[in-house]
Amino acid sequence: MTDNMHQYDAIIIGSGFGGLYSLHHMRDLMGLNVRAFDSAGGVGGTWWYNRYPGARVDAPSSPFYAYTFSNDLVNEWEWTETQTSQASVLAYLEHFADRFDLCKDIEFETWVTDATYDETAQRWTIETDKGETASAQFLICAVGALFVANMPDYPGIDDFAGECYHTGRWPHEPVSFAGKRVGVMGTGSSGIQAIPEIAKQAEHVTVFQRTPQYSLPARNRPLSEEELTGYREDWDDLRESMRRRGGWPFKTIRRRASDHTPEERHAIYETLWEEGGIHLAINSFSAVLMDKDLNNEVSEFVRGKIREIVKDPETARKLMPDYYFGTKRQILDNGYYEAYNLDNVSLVDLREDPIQSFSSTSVRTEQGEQPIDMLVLATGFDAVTGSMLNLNPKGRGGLSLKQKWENRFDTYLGTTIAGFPNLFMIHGPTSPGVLYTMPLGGERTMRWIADCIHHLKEQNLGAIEATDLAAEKWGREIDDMANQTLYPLTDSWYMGANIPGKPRQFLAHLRGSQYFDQLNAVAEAGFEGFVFEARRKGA
Ligand code: NA7
Repeated sequence: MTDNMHQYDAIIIGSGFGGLYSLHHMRDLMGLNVRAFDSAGGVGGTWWYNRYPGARVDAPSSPFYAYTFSNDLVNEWEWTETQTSQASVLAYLEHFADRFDLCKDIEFETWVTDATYDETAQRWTIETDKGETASAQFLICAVGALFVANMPDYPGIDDFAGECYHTGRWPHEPVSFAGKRVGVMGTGSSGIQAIPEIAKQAEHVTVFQRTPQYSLPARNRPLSEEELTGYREDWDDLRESMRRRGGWPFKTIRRRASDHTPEERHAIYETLWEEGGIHLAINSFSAVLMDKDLNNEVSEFVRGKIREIVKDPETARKLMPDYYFGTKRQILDNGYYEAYNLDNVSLVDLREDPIQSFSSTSVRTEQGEQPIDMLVLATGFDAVTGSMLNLNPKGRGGLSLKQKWENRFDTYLGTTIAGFPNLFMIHGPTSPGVLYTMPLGGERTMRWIADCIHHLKEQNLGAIEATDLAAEKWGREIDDMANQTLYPLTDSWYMGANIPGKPRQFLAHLRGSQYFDQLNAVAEAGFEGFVFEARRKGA
């Protein structure tokens, strides 16, 4: 260890929801000496980067897409809409960072370029692009599940000479669409949120669609003072419900399809569609993600809605989704299908009319040429695993994560990796991560990590490491859970299928509340599935 190396108890990478809470918890509640690093120019993580027009939480959000641990924080923050906008989420995180004076311990605009475990010292050493080296006993990777942009590699795409922006790397300066012909590639949450907003200004929007989607009406609306007061008064109960119910406090209605006639089921779908938000996905029938026939019925209901909304039958035909409803990330929109009724929005179905090349001013498809001034790439991310692989930490024996995860993303509990002692992930692969309320998930994961660190300190231990056996068993459990559902039948980023060559594997734990019970049970059993090393002299 060199003398000029900064020494910490813990290093955190990332200052989004998970990283900020970790910094607060470890520094202020545990009294540890902690340093955080972030490539961004400010706090917010995904919410710092994803500032494209229309960006909102793709869930029934306010006030539940927020930290839950502090009633003071709940009482002092004014959420204004039911579906929180990117600007509001970012303002909230900035407020959180100010309130707990976090920024003084975060190095912004700093990439961690290397992270290596020193087996003798039982510590992690990191290097940054600023030439700094630092060492800590614990490395907390809060690197974000949706961070590494997926860039399409069509022939000649670099020849396009107009403005080109990926939604996940949106400029901080205002982007004007006025008078411009804008091509939007991608119809996931980002594209579907952005298209109606861009259409308000642009001369023309051409959407390049690879897979048609089921999008549900978000029905975003202002939150009333009464609602906000009610949430605050009931916060302790709501927080408890969130913990028990997969991250959201809403009571999901458990209905059996066979108890209802097809007509009654249709009436239920209609009501849930009118309610908007995620209700059709979570409150229709319990088996919708398991039973193909039932799923087909709901899928057909949504296809019917698209046919009703979109006036041009040919455009409606191209928009018909054909995968199992709910098995890709559920999208909530504010006027997506309606946008196709505008004269300045048109759709290219890339399955029927694939892209052949780009020129400096156009996209050439098999059947024609679309002149564009701007290209918006809403093409998603190397989700859940990409940012860990980007960091590529080197564990025991110099084994890199890229080597470890070459064929399969093995973790234990979604937070640790065999061969990588003292490294913890927030929202890692096979944790509930993207299927749970991420702020609450971050809090709960950090609390478990804190218990683990207490255990090490109490027992005078130097390192904790998951066993291969525990990781294998965990991986089978995650696969078994997913295989009981229709998720694995769809090419989605949950399955890693959006990135060519990525191992196909379901990347999330499907039962969030059960997951946190499992974490607690592991801790109570003396951290079952882990091995420990005594603290070495001088370590
Ligand atoms: P998504 O959900 O991964 O969507 C990306 C979209 O881009 C999707 O429609 C993809 O089609 C499409 N795509 C990806 N690559 C290409 C290429 N090469 N050509 C054409 N179209 C392509 O990312 P989002 O950013 O929308 O959402 C990610 C999450 O961020 C979201 O769930 C929110 O939580 C926030 P595909 O369906 O793969 O055929």
